[in-house]
Amino acid sequence: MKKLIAAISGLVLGALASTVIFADFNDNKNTNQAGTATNAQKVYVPFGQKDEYYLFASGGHSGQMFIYGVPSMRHIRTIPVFSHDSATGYGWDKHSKKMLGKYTWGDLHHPALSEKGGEYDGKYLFATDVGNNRAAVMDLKTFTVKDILEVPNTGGPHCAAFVTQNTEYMFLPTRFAIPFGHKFASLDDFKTKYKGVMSAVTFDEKKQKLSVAYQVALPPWSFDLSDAGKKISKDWAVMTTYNTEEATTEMEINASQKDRDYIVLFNWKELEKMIADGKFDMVNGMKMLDPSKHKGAIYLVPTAKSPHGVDVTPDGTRFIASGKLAPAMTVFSFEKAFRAIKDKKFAGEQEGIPVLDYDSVMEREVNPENALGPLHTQFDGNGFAYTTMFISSEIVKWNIKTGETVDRVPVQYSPGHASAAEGDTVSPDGKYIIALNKIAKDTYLSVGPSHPESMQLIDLSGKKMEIIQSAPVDPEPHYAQMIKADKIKPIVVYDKDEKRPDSVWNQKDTSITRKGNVVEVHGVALRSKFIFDGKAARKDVINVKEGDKVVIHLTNIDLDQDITHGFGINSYDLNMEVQPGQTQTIEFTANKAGTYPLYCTNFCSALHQEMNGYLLVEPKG
Ligand code: K7E
Ligand code: CUA
Repeated sequence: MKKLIAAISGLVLGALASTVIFADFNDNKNTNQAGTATNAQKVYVPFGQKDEYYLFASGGHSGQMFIYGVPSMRHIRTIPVFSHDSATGYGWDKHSKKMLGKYTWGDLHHPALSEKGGEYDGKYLFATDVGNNRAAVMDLKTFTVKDILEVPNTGGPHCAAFVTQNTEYMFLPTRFAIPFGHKFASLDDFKTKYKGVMSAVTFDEKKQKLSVAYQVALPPWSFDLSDAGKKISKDWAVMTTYNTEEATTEMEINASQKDRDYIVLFNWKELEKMIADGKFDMVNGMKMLDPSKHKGAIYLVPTAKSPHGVDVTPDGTRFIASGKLAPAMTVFSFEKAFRAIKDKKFAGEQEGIPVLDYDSVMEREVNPENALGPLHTQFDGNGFAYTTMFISSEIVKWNIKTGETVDRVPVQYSPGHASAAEGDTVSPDGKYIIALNKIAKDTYLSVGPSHPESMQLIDLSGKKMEIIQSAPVDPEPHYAQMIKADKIKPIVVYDKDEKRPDSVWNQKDTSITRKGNVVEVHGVALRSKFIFDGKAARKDVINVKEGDKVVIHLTNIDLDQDITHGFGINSYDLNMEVQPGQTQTIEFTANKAGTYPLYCTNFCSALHQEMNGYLLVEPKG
């Protein structure tokens, strides 16, 4: 039996590693059924009507968030989050420039909608950056980023973001173990000097700020995916971990040696209490708890080796782990886990953390025939789970209580996550699920050797799952969340009465003032002109001297739906967007003398082309 498991995991590992075998699994003809007339009707949203759901899809290493409408699968908008975006001037205006700081790119994996009582409330969207260790919050009234937080002591917070039932916390565990503060340390000292730090991040809605409440110094393992408990498990969260072998090189082989890794099960209410009781040390300005010293909040649950996803069922009674190297999903029971903790049913300790006895927590192992590479599971609210199979390129529907396979549908190809309608709430809608496929191959018109990823919309309302639409996404759909459209209430124009120190609403009140070598402009943009100084002979010209610091505040006084202006300065590498009623600021040093046209970059009126002026930078001396 052991030999067989070894053989199977060897095969799976080979398939993951080798593109040759990988191709064999996937070279079945594209069986996409999305082309039929009935399916076309199901996704057709007539002109003038709106989609039923918003889909917020991870933009992966583009650092952005993509918004789609479901069921049409039309791409509606991109929100720049962790990387610069010249379309919106994100990264050049003062607020976004400050938020992005020294970073120019990000790797956005898992979006998370804010929740109240375990339901999406449609207010905020969170995301994390594996590339540069950041968390961000977007306001869904404006679909813009409000705050970005850099999290210290962390090497790629991949698990996140999943929020607790009332958005109390999101947990950001590290993917790559590192010494505190990215300090230099030899890999020979991996066991003693490297840590797998998990951060508990909170969002203060009043201040619109993210902050780290505390951190936990876990062993130097890789933490992969997390999910928060619900209802009976609401004070708990789970995350998968791999490389408990603590390998420091050739991870592909060395991090897959043991037959079992762990699910980390932790009680965040208990951790909160420990921090309040002062059970922490300060590390680089962070409250750091050592779980081997302070016990009673964190436990390890053995699971099939190298797990990737872990997902809590909508009723909060179970968590399901998928071992990417095992052909099985494991269903664990929270109730059994709580009992095992109470009865101290431990099977030893790992790095000072109690390990729960596998059989005391496990409810069943689920093995759909010939299904390979289970990654992530979603739910429909009717007692069924939907697990993506990366290697056998399909979604398998199965009964959570019995483990029985009910249906399966091939997808094109190699799904990572899937996203079900209201899928992470206590009451999923069960109407749709979207396969987020890593490989598109022959799906779309070819654009050369590298293709976009693909999303396939699957109708869950009939007896059989049915693929009804497909859309490219570029890159990369790690995860997405789907929310009922009527839960989101965007504003149409920015509130004129909101207190903003640098806004100007009347052309007469515009001004250009100089203090030393700082030139400050309070201007307005309206169809179809800029006015920087209403009293000047040329109202649309900014005169400065070489070396001046220039601060331009621009208010869009067109309070009409969708009349956005842009502000670009030719050859100065600057652009920003000013939405209706918004005030934006851009700052720069005029270090190039000369004559530079400035113009509106966003087509706003019949005379948009005339919406321009000049920046005149007088040479020194
Ligand atoms: Cu692509 Cu959740 Cu980052 Cu799985 S992750 S596939
Ligand atoms: Cu304003 Cu174009």
